[in-house]
Amino acid sequence: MAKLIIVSNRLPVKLQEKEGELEYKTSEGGLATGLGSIYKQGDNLWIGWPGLVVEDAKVQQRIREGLRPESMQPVFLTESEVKEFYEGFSNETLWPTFHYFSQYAVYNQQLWETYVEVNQKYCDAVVEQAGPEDTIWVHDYQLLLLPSMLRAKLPNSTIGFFQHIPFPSYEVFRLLPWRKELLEGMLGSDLVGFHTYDDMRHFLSSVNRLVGYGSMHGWINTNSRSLLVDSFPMGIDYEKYSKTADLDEVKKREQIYRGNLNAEKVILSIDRLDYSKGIAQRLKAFELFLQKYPEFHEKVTLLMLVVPSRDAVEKYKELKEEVDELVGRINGSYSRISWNPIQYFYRSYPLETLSAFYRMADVALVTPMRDGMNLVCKEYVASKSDKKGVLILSEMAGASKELSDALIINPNDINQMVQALYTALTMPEEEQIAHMTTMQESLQRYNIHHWVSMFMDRLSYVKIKQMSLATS
Ligand code: GDG
Repeated sequence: MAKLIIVSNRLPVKLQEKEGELEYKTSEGGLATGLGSIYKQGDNLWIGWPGLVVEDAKVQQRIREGLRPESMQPVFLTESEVKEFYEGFSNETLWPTFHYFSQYAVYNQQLWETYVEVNQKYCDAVVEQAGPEDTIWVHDYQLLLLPSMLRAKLPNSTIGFFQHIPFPSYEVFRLLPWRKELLEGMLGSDLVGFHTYDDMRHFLSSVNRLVGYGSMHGWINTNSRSLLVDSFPMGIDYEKYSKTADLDEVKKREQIYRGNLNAEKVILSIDRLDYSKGIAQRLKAFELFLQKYPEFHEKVTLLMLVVPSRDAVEKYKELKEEVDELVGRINGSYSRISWNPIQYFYRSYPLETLSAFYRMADVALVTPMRDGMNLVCKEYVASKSDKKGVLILSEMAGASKELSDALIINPNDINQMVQALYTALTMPEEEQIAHMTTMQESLQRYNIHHWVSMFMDRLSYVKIKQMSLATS
């Protein structure tokens, strides 16, 4: 029986060492939830790094055995691979380039070579498990070379690739010294998916100009085979977020937090610490808002959650300092004994707390400089059972293409952000409800399960089409 193999940099669990014992922490991320129902079926499998460096072969074996009943197969990375492949090439070369921060990109041959080697390592792990008829679904920018490596070993297998981050325009992508190799790596797939039509368009243009293959309605013909490129905007587990928001425990937490905050209105901001998320720019906009509209002093609080991320990478350390300083400066200037304009938390919270924050927020301020999709804004909408609340959303987030009922802003336009804050905080309730209802209807329908089935159906369609092309 043919099976499905999902491959991503990380497994949907995180392995942690606590007092000499190994612990598995399940990921609550959207991808793990969406694919959860399929990777555990039959012989299906998820292959990836468990998030901990383990060099001892005996311990590795113990982990392998522990993960097998969960339908997971670990790929073990060494300390230097984590540094060079993950922190280095993935997060210091590809991440900044793909988010239009190419001034932050590092071009280093050693990092590239390790990226190739580690992609090969994932390839070997897949080949060990895969039969010739299996379907393999590869995820994200850490594994761009994997589709072609797999194609060379398993020529008849079905290979899908989905990129969760943006694909930049050709003028930016071409800056990478290894641009052609990266594209050729992706072209080993049968189906290449992006969140938005624009990402797809940028990819096709780069393929055309750097590899020389044109396209027709998303179909590319290489010299030996044809593949499809398409957009699949990722949804969330809508039921999970709407149901959690209705739990008594969550409502109770909301009451307690509201009581403690001492503000009439709450603006919420949640992101991983990342320069692509526009956290510093958002803080500056909030500072200008306080300056321009003193009538909101002691009435509005910005509840800002920043989740620690990639703290071994230099640019992220610098950003943490900048955010700390900005929060300190704004609170230092505007705080009163009984009111802080910003409540800032640098940590992550359990889902129930997050849900209480979503419920409590009168406004969600989601203003990335660039984002493949952005799930936080969708989770906020799904958590609003009374339909009251306003979403301010950056036009640079993939989600803005779907959520046109949000207040859409350009995150570089600080005055526009200030005005959007004022509009959101003074919006009549009927208007809030009308916009929220439209957004909820769309997100309920185009949820994570819809996304998975759209991608899988399209992949099967590509295989059928390829066969009919081969026999015609
Ligand atoms: C990448 C792309 C694309 C956050 N804080 C806590 C917490 N979270 C969860 C949120 C949300 C997830 O983390 C963040 O997802 P985003 O989509 O907003 O951003 P990235 O992590 O950058 O994701 C992005 C995504 O991949 C999917 O393709 O949308 O563009 O960059 O689910 O809820 N979860 C918990 N506690 C927290 O404190 N439990």
